[in-house]
Amino acid sequence: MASTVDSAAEQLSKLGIDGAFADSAPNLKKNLHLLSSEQVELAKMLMEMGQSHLFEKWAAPGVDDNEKKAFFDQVAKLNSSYPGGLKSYIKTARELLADSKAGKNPFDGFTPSVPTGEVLKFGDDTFINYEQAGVKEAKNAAFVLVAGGLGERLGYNGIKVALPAETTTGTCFLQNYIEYILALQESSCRLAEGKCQEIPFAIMTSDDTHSRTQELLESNSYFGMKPTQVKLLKQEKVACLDDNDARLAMDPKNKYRIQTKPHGHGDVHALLYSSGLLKEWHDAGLKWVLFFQDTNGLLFKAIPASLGVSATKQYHVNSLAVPRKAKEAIGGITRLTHADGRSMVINVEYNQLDPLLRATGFPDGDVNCETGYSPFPGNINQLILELGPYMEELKKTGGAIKEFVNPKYKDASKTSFKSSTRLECMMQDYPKTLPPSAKVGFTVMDTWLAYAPVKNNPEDAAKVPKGNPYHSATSGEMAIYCANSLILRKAGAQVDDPVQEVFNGQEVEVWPRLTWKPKWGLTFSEIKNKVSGSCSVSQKSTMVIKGRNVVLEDLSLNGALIIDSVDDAEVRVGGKVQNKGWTLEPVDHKDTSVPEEIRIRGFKINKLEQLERSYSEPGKFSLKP
Ligand code: UGB
Repeated sequence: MASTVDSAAEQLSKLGIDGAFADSAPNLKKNLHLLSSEQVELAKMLMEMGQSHLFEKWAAPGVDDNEKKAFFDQVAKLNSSYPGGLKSYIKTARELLADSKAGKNPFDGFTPSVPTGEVLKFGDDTFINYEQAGVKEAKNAAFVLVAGGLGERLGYNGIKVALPAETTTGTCFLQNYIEYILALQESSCRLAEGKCQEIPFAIMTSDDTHSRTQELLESNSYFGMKPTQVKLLKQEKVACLDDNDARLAMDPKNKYRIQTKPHGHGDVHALLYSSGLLKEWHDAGLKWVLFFQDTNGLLFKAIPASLGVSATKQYHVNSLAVPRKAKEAIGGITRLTHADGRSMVINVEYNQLDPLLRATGFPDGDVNCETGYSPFPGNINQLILELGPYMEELKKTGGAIKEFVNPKYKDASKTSFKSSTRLECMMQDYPKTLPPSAKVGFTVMDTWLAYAPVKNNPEDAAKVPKGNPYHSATSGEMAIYCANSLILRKAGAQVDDPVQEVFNGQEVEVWPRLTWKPKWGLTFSEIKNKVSGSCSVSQKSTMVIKGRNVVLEDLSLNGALIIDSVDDAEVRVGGKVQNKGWTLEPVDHKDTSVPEEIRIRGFKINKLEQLERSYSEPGKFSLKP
């Protein structure tokens, strides 16, 4: 043993390395000569930052040497992917853990109040005008999807963006998003007098989702987008922390690895900045960046109007919101006013809103008011940022977002954790560092129009208190049919009321299964122009419109109707369509003979009979059975 140490010491001196810094970590010291000079620097940093325990179980030189190098590869990655490096991560962690132990409230000194924002009503003149302004502005926008989350609450084995948003057409979320962006691009381009450009689309992935997202895009020819239009940015995980001293946690399965966990969707800002994408977009003359999440099938119905609000009001930050039920698991948009006069409009996360209210003179906490909703609008985490001021801010911060830590303590002494924790950050916390002069606003839309995420597994969804949204695959799909039915009603069609049914233990409204491609109806005005005369749709009906120029004219639908047509074909659909249609057949979420993406909804579609027509040539056509 002594000879190994001696020879290691000799080798160190030959390499010109003073190993004294590793005196308190003998197992590291013995192995130092195996390391490159960069790795030795990283080892010094770890020692300085009180991380000697990481080397306690290291074997003698000659054993596991490749694993030791791999350990430092991991450390180098953790160091380079965090703004300010690992040293800064550990320092921040110590501060935040101390605050957490002391029970310090991050909102200390702030009083919450209900902010005022733009409240839109679907289909009225203001809404229509904002939609038009938004479509016009879309040519100056870039879209960013945060899709690095594993979706633990949903428990689906695939990536969430690959899930069908609805099973009538089987269109997955990613396809739906891309088709909406392409439809916006085309419509905006038609309105533009100047040169048209492609709308860039960035997707933040993580190790959990990256390769499967790439495969989904590649195997579907990017759903019609140019591959160069789509950029994938992979977020890295951050080191886990074992105790209040921010000692990094070892991976329980490998003594040469640090345990890591996701840092949260807030990473998106640093990645957009460090990748150079923001600068590229700015240089290309773009003006807006729109952020959105992975499983909201309604979202793009709200985009044109909310972008119109941003453009008209010149908001630097515009958060899209919906009425929120008290204690619903979405953050509340809140005005926070500090005793010193500072004030900001910001998302307060759902687990913080109730204690904050109780601590500041609202003894009942987060409760519904006379409207049946919380007075604080619900953040749906769709943000529209004006690119210029966003770039300026990120030049100062590098995209670092205020972090938080949420350790689960073993007991009231708060000295040890039940399991390792880590720092986290959220994309909606971006406005926290903005100066008071920044124009931060929000836009409230009807929930039926804008928000139906798929986040909860069937069992948890079935336990959601009555009256609160399920946020499941079942409710997410039903919400699309509901929204489309209500939109068609507003456009003048007579659409039957829904029936109540129970799928996977969740009572839902089943509306006619109406779907259309985004290019058919991007805005309400566009849809209104394509519905004329006296149209009616029965509750048992299904309709799929895949063509751009399909006009519904005196159509009476009681069954299933599927129309596909090329862009240059104008198809007028009318008359009486009557057939057995497509029915919904209950399935159990535990029945593994049914594919997972179907059984998590609790029903499958039985295609009994339909009228299906396809128009592949340009021209004017009439379909009147
Ligand atoms: N995501 C990432 O890309 N990376 C990560 O590390 C983590 C997530 P969740 P959450 O709209 O319903 C948010 O888990 O975080 C992506 C808001 O904070 O679905 O519980 C992930 O892929 C909350 O204020 O949601 O809650 C997904 O696309 C409220 O608005 C997105 O981030 C809530 O969403 C959100 O991740 C909501």
